[in-house]
Amino acid sequence: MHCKLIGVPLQDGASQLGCEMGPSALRTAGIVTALSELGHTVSDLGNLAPLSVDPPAHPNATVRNLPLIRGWIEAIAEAAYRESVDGMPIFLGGDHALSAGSVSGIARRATEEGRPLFVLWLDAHTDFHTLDSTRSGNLHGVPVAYFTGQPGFSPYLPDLAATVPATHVCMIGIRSVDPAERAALARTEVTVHDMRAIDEHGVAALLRGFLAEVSAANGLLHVSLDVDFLDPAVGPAVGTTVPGGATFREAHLVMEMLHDSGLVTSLDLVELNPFLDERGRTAILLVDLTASLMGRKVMDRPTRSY
Ligand code: DIR
Ligand code: MN
Ligand code: MN
Ligand code: MN
Repeated sequence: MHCKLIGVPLQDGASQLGCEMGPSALRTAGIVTALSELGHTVSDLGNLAPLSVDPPAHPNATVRNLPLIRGWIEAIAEAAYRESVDGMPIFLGGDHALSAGSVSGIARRATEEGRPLFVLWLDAHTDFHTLDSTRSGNLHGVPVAYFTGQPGFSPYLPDLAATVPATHVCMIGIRSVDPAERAALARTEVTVHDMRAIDEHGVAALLRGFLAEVSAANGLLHVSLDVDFLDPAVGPAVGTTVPGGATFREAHLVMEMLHDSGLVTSLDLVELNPFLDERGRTAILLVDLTASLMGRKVMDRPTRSY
């Protein structure tokens, strides 16, 4: 595989500063070496910068940093469309507002190729707010509503060339949903597997069902991994930790199964806040999870002390 690393030092969609250091931390944790050692070719395309655009002010006064985030989404969507023509784009975030750009750019590419796009959303949160419903005003809480074409984003965020049907979105790890998101999700066909579903059925059964759908549709699969999918005990470096998340092995198992499926065509690594990390352990875990996704086997794991 040709892996294309795209740094996105975007932090203004989150409540606290620090995600702009995410791309640097992932590089420092050895993402290029980890992928190269698995036999992949790796191009580090450096970091993106936001375009300068001036959307109208939104009536919801709590919405934060709208012009800047819009500029980021335009730049990210353009890069996602451009780089997905060949190889596998890997977005090094950056907060989760990034995915409004990455998924919409990939969706445009998928539509051009006549392939359906599916999205696996690994997160504690559903990120299904609209600009009207958000209470925090943090735009990392809106990407899924945006790229599935919920109303109210135009003309504030870029118009979508293609939307992802709600039926093609599967969320796993969910355990923090705001009332407005819950109500909006109930009106869609997004698949939401909360942590209880993982407890009861095991993450493998949940993921297997979704992968079978993607495979049957000959779909492209975009994976969006939010650090807070992980339990804070293993992934502390995120501004919005929520207890009761995926364990170390549940997270690796997801990645290993995704590798075996051969379906994944693009990836986001988001919400890493290195300022909150303990000696880089969350950055290292994200690199190791990416390695599992890209073919590293349990028996081949490098011996390492944490
Ligand atoms: C909360 C938290 N639902 C909000 N969201 C996220 O601010 O809208 N935290 N994405 O990571
Ligand atoms: Mn998120
Ligand atoms: Mn989250
Ligand atoms: Mn479905």
